[in-house]
Amino acid sequence: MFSPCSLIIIDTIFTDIGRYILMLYPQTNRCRTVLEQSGFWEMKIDRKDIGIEKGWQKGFKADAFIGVPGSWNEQLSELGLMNYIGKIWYQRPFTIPTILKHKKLLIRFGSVDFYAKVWINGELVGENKGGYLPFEFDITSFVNVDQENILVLCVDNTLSYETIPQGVTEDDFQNFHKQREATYPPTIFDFIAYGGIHRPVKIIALHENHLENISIKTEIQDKIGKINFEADFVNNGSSARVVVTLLDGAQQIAQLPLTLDKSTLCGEFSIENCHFWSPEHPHLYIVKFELFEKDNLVDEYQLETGVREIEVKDIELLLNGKPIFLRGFGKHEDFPVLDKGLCYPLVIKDFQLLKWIGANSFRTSHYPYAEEVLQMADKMGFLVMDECPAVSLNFKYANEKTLANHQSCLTELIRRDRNHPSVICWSIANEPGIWGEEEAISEKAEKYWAVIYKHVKKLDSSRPITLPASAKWGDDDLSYKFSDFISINRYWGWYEIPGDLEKVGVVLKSELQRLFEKYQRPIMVTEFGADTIEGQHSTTPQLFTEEYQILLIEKYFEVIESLPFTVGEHIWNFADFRTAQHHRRVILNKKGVFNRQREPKSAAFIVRKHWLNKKKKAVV
Ligand code: BDP
Repeated sequence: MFSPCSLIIIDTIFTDIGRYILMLYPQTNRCRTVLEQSGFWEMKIDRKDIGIEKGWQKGFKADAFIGVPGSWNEQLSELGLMNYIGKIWYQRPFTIPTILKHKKLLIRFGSVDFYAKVWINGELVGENKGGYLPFEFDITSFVNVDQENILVLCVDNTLSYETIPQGVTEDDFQNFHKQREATYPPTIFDFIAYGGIHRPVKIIALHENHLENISIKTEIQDKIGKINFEADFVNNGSSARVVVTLLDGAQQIAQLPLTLDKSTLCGEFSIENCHFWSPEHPHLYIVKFELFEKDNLVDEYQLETGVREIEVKDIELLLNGKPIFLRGFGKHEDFPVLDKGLCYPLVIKDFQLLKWIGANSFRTSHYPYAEEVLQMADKMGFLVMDECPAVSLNFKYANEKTLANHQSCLTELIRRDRNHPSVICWSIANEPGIWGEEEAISEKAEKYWAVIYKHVKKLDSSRPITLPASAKWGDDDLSYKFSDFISINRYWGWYEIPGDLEKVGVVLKSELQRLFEKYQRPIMVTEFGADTIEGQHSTTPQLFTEEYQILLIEKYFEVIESLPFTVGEHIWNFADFRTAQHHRRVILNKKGVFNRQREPKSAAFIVRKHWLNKKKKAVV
């Protein structure tokens, strides 16, 4: 049972300059208007970091046009931006319809990687550090209503030891005696630190008094589903009236008239014969909030959510009390030309392919994906492992600031995604210590993980935590200690023990058994795979061929599914993706079961047959 207002609402945060966090996904309704700013913007390259000095914040003579949302890398490779790390300026004029004159105006960026500074009409509005997550500013006082305004952004995709994810320099490869590992551009991870405005930019017009935040928790008691909500309001007037309505499609199920005295209110709905959310029946309810001043409706918001419970129990992962086995992939937000830019048809295509192949889940490796992806996962019934962008953390370089950034990144991630029924766990990082630095298993690292684990549990105790680990530190990897269920990424048969798949089976099985023996928690294999060039064939097992990818995947399926304590198998990767230049990659990481254009390799048909057959382990 929930005690009233027991949920944790994170206060509005003013961390970075001018920051105003209203994490609710923008929606247009009777009280709110969303003005979408996607389209062609103008851009200017700032290789020498002279923009501010030259006054570009007031507007500049552009070098070219750029499509938003989208990365600058492939889109503008002809201007030399394919591997560019640094500052790029963006600008766009905008006008606010006169009808919105007395409204509060916010600007919301779905994500800008990895740093953004924003001006309107030459005045600094704010800045945001960190990528892959939304941020917002109150721009009411900066905008001239009835006149054209100019919005200018300086975007920077530089990373450092303190950012999440961390960045590295060319020298680091030398210092680590890893010159052969050096990539161009230098990266600590196996994908591109694409730069740009990657998700939609929206101006939101709403009443000065409005709903700011919602936190939903759900619970199941036999056939009854409980939806417990807590809502935060900006309410400058005296007491106001709030009506919270629960809807099933168009049908009203319950209504709670409440009085708002302070800025927070909470309540609970009990649904008899509730339709619980699951992959087979991704049933969504709507919780609708209406804020009234006297008899005037001043704000409204509709949140779609599902009633479900997720729990780690003994050797199982339980969804609504029943064991589930996760079948799916680690993915990337990556596609030709768009790179990381949100593309609605691509989101749909990927979900169709996931359904076609018989998957029921995926991991947002190695960063939070667009909110639109999670909305579709809710609707289509996919189980999502939601990952924080702390990929390949190097503890030699991690310091207090890295930890603070890691924490605030998780705070923002949880605040953004906590109401999605599809999100079943928080993946707090990926493969820390992969660089082999001794500090990865030191006391310093242990303290670091203890802080992160506690932080996440405090914000959301309803979902398990996991931390996918590489094979680098063997059974002693600290990641296991800080995981409610263990996640392992393994490349037996590829980087290690290449070619000998019989041996791979033996090594994998004994490792899984040892890990279970030691930690007594369910285990999920979050990565395994082989680079595969479509059209490359061989009658004998041969790396890079389509047959080898099939054989390797089948071997992993065989071992994983033979053990009672395993809770999932995610192939690396769903599709081929671009990564930093290195001799071991022919432009792309080719471990996709689909190629970068989403065409199936031979393995896709084998995996489909296997997963649709719903073997012993394939419970959901
Ligand atoms: C794993 C990483 C993943 C890489 C993969 C690979 O988690 O990001 O892409 O290896 O090398 O260690 O293909």
